[in-house]
Amino acid sequence: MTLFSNPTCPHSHRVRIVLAEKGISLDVVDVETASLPEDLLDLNPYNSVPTLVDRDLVLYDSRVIAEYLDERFPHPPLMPVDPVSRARFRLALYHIERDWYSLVDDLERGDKRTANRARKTLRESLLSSAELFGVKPFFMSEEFSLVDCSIAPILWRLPRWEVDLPPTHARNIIKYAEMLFSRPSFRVSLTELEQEMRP
Ligand SMILES: N[C@@H](CCC(=O)N[C@@H](CS)C(=O)NCC(=O)O)C(=O)O
Repeated sequence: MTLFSNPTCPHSHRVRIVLAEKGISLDVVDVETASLPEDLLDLNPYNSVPTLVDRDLVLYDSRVIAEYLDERFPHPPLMPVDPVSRARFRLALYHIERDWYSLVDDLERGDKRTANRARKTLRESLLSSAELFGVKPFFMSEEFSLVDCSIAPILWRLPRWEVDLPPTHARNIIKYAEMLFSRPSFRVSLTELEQEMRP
């Protein structure tokens, strides 16, 4: 199996966390998003990373890849078993992608005004969810899940994006983030460039 990944891309990071959590070893090919290799351009019509190649199966979109890996390598499971809980987790993933991942391009590549607006939106959205982070040990769950794999890359990049969370209002989020960041699998998932995002 081969994963085309970019060393600072949060979508790629999400998949690298799943790989580390399950102890899956595969070839990770680091690519620059501005100059993707020809073989990747031929494989993925959206020309994006992450892209996973497993023999003749080519997958793109971090959620599609993460769910495939969870089913192909069932241990430890990263989704609950019963349909209602699975649906709730999928809804949480939808919110995370729609409300937070949708801001990544503006935060990374937007002009000053666009980035400031995205920064403010992300900060307010995180703070409005602050209570949810304190309800269970993991997000909405007693067990580490795909939802945590998806939130971690966003929280890790908050200093890079200059999104400050006030400790008084964001205590739950800060505690949750520290717990995620201290997991051995999370440390393994980080590229050198990601390590430098939080000295
Ligand atoms: N929805 C996709 C988004 C992936 C994405 O936007 N990746 C960026 C890098 S962080 C990329 O490949 N950009 C190059 C491009 O879209 O041309 C996913 O979750 O995988």
